[in-house]
Amino acid sequence: MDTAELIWQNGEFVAWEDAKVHVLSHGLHYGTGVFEGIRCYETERGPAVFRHREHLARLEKSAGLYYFELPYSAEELRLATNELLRRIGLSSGYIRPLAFRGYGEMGLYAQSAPIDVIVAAWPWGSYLGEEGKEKGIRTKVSSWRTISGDSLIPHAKASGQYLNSILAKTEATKAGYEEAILLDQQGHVSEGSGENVFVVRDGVLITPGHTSAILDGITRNSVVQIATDLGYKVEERAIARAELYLADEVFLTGTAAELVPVREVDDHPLGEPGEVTRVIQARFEDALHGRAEEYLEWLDFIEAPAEVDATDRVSS
Ligand code: PPE
Repeated sequence: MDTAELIWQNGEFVAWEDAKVHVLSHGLHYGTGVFEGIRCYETERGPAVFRHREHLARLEKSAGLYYFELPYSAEELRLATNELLRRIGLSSGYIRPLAFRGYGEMGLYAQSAPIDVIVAAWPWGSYLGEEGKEKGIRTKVSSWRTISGDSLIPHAKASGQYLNSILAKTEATKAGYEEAILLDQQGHVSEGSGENVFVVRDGVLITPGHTSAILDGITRNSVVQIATDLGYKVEERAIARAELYLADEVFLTGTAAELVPVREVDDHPLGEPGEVTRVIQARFEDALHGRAEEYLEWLDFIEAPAEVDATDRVSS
């Protein structure tokens, strides 16, 4: 992986290679962590973090769902992240905040083990490749069903939950596909291993709702807003597996992946990326890079506002 100079760890900026944990850290043994994936982009007004506050609000919610008390507020983490980006000089890349139960106590009810928090950031291109974003990817419906709300919390972005995604991604990759699509316990389409799913049929966008064991994706939410603003109808409903094969277009959305067209599901060809996908993808790229006026509020510009010279102020 690419690296950066510093990582923010429990309130301090430490050298990348010194950001270490004890091998008996609780999170390492039991997956007791909550995290986020965020991106920053170059814009005309300097580097900006996309939907920074929404990601940190979700981190707080994920923590709460697992009864973690975060030792830092979302605002403290936001300011620390922006400072980190400035210090490492990263204007475009991936940001990974993680809060995990650290070292101090073993066992399942380890309330005295601290909650450690880190924020790392580094250059990371689109997760499914630039070519994937351009030409579309080949996907396979996983033999693994997605985690159910009966056993875990699909709404939380929690470390241990990703073993499910890893099984699905590994199976799909070993079989020669680029991404897995998981069904929920009822056999309806849920999501990709790290992305939400959209199906386009007769010009209407359809995406699984909250009862389909999805992570409430921030990219998904942005795409719903953009599609609605462009005049498309968007439906949130259960999607049958065959609807993937019968779709006019299918695409995936996520922070790491961004918006990726799907060109094949289970060896059923869907053809080149379709027009709806293209139009929304272009608008989404505009939003990410600060080229769309109406979505500027989604960007958290990291550069401190230019200092106003006191004498200027007096004379003007
Ligand atoms: N579902 C899952 C299971 C998921 O992990 C992600 C994000 C999404 C949907 C889309 O959510 P959002 O990023 O808010 O639009 N996956 C993160 C981690 C991926 C990884 O491989 O690591 C991400 O995209 O950062």
